[in-house]
Amino acid sequence: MERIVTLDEFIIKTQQDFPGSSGSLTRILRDIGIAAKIVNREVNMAGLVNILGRADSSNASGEDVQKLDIFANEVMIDCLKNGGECAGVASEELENVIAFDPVEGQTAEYLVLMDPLDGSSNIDVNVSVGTIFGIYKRESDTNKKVAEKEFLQRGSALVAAGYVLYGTSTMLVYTTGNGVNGFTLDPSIGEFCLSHRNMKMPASGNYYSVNQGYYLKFDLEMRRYIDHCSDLNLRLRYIGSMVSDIHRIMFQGGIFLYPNTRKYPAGKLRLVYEGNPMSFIVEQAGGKALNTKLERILDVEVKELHQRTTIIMGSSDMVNDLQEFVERYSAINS
Ligand code: P6P
Repeated sequence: MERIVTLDEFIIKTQQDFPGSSGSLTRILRDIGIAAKIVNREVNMAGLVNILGRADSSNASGEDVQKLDIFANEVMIDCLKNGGECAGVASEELENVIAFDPVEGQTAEYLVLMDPLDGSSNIDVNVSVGTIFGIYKRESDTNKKVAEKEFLQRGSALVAAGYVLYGTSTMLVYTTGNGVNGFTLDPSIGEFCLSHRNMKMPASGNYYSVNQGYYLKFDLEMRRYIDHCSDLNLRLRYIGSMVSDIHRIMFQGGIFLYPNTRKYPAGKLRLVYEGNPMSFIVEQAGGKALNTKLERILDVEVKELHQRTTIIMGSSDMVNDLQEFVERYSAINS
């Protein structure tokens, strides 16, 4: 039996990949791991305690907020604040960023962006949900209070990104720019244990993931590409939780699409909280991540915190195929 490697051990060991690292990023990843275990406990008991159902509020994107959203948001913020390594947080659940007061004797050099509970509409029906996070290094003077503009960095500036999938098992998957590693929570010891070292996304796959219900609301070239997937006899899999849909593609290959619609002309998903962190992970695993203008998502300028983006994300050969298909189709029809 291979020796168990816990998340904490692995983070500390790989810290040596960053000469001169102070250990601050290591401690932030540890704090996120702690928060994930607490959220996992509540997600797993959501049916048993009065935490199901909608809170009487909506988030910064105007979406109904489930009580577990609020809980996950508060747990992540508390763990990051108490850790003292994070200068501030931007959350999909909050209109504005939160600047933490400095902890005595510590200099907080990092910023965390997060979607604390992605896919929360699945909670009440016991379908998997996730947490998404991205970590930036502060660009401004670390002695100054965090300002919103510090969070508006391109995805290419991310120093780390990851997601937690609360599914049949609970996994934490993250990258610090040296590949992607997956950890599965062993509830018997309360530790995330290394279970998927150096995850690599297959270059192609038999799945496409899109909300087919919006088919008629997509632009023509997207509809024709979806028809193309059907002509190729690809299988449609769509859970309604980006973390779950991308996690499948990490293992089995495939392509995830969230194109623009009349309701969401710039796309529904948030660039900062979903698009950039998931793109970093996908690219580090060998996949590709573009928007429907065929721009690399990580290169897109971040102009405002709750900016939305369209998403084409997944196996490199399939994203390349879509790119050629759309360029060919646009040329014929321009
Ligand atoms: P729709 C969940 O609300 C989310 O932000 C993503 O996790 C998911 O991929 C998408 O929205 C689902 O949106 O419009 O298909 O229900």
